[in-house]
Amino acid sequence: MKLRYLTAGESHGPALTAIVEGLPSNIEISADDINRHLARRQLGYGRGGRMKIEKDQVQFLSGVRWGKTLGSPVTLSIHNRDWENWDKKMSPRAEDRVEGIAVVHPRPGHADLSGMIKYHHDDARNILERSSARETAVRVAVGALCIKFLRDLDIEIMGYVSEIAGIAASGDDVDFRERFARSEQSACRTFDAGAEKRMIEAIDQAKQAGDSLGGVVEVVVLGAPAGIGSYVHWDRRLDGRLAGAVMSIQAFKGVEVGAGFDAARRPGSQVHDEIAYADGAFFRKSNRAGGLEGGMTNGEAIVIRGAMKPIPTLYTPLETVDMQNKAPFKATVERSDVCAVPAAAVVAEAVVAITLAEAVLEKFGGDSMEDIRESLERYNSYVRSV
Ligand code: EPS
Repeated sequence: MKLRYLTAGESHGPALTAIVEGLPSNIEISADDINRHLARRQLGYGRGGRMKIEKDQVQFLSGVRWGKTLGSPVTLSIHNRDWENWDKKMSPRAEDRVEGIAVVHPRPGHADLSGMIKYHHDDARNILERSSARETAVRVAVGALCIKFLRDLDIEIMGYVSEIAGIAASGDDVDFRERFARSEQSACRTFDAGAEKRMIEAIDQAKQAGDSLGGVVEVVVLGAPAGIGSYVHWDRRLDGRLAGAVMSIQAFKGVEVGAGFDAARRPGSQVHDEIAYADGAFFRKSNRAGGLEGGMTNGEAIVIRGAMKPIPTLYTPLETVDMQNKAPFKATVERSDVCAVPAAAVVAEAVVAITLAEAVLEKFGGDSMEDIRESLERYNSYVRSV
């Protein structure tokens, strides 16, 4: 079964919507399972005014009945509370276009200028409304469905912040579950209290200076059996597919798997993970590969990191050009966040979950949870017999 999804919706339009097709029947799911993740995405030190307006809640418009998926397309919708303040400015009706509504000039670092050229628009609002990271709310909703699907197959996904503005959380001795548990309690969604304090100071300073900050998020997957994805063709390689998914998050500029770029700086003897066998199972003595070798899971924890650039809307604006007279112009200041890295960790979990769910369905696919569980159990007992 091919899992696919579409999202639609403008940042200040009435709603964000997604249609998810290809999920099996009988996944037990409630609005709370999704709202929990939507609430996590809204948290984080350094967010702007919009998060005070919104209280993101999902509505199922199709595909779920009495707490279980039907196997038909699932439609998810999130109402934008802020829409009430924008109904005229974002109206679909031609007669609502009134003179005097300020157009937005292209802001550096955003999709604005290339989008205006490409789609032949003279107002950057026509671009930014859709390029905005507001869209990640509904991707988190889709991800939450996939997280629940995977959880029911004993596959866990955990995301947290490992770095903000060059301040790195340290704790190689802290295991992944403990990192995640601590991050869930942290204002910066990180596991090192000392680093968190310095991150908060850096965010406060950036705010004062009208600046913004980026960082690095890490997503860990536990419980995925060896052999998901494949080496046989480039577009079936799971590492490439996960990297593409993480890179597709708004403002992301880099992705690493396991040791990532550091593996390129070390000799092979310090990079590859030796194979061992104990208690009826193969394992690796280390996990620099980040759980992926040859485009497949190898049974170890999947570890993937993404680098988010600082949000480009600055309260001390950068220079741009007026679209009409081509004169230098200070970029329009749209309301924004100083730092959205903690939220991005939740988004990264979601896109990893969606990509992994797709690959799990390719390998163990069936029409119902019952089919998939049976197929996974058969495979797991085969793996134990190797
Ligand atoms: C976001 C909603 C947006 C921004 C942010 C992400 O709300 P508004 O534009 O109304 O303030 O807070 O998006 C950006 C800053 C961006 O550049 O994409 C959200 O829901 O996460």
